[in-house]
Amino acid sequence: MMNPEATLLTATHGPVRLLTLNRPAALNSFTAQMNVELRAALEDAAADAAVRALVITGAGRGFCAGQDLNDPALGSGANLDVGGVVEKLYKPLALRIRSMPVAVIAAVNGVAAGAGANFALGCDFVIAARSASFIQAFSKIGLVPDCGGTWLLPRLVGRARALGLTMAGDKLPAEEAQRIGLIWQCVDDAALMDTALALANKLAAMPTRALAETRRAIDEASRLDYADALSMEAERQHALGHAHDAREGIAAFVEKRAPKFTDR
Ligand code: T3D
Repeated sequence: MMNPEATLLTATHGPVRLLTLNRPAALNSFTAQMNVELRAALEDAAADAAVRALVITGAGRGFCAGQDLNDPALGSGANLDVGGVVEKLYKPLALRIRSMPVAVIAAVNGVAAGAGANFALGCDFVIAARSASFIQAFSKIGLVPDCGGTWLLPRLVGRARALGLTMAGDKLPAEEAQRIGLIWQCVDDAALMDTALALANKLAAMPTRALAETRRAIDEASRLDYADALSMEAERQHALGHAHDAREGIAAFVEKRAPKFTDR
């Protein structure tokens, strides 16, 4: 039975797990409870071999407005512990998203602000509804970008735009976010979930392990020089080349049949 108090809704569509942030009255801003429930749901999806792609979206008109600034867990006055919350809740969440064994799609249905924006940008694909927007809201309340924003933004859009977005803190419409390469795709509102689920199903039929290794290799290469990146690629191909999916992919191509990928 569904728990009406749950801050996260979970549904399964064949090989695709759909997670819906569920605090619509506060634009799905993160309480400690929602953060913990989301992380548990990610662990559950990671451990379930039947799950081969993940979609995350928000209930109501917002995607996620970042930290719930009314959450008692944040503390107040002299006891305000922003750093503690980031260390304890957002860092593990961002790391978990980035190490999922399956592809992760953020289906951004409305405003994504603060940690809510960077949580989405940390996913493998960001598909946003045309009416959605992204706000690096941190500077307006005297904070720096977190939930991976300082690392992600310059890599996605370059230093000038990263500084513009984070220092000015203005709302960036989804269409503009796609134009500058911050997100993968902007689609009509009515097409958002169909587009996200179609992509998730396509990815679910692909070699799941190779997709997760692709993310890991791309992230690792950004810390390496060219020669070391080439060595890292050779190491990864060595491991994947001995795994089932590469043998199956190559055999299927040669035999002119559809491949059946199973590695995860
Ligand atoms: O410890 C830490 O702080 C960890 C660090 C975390 C990093 C962060 O995420 S810091 C950034 C926190 N987020 C923000 O500063 C964004 C605050 N929200 C807004 O600026 C606006 O709500 C939006 C621009 C996102 C949307 O504006 P609008 O006009 O569409 O909606 P609204 O009327 O402002 O919000 C609707 C309701 O959601 C409203 O409640 P009400 O008045 O109807 O009862 C509003 O208070 C609530 N809400 C929106 N954002 C938050 C929130 N409630 C709590 N916390 C929020 N972040």
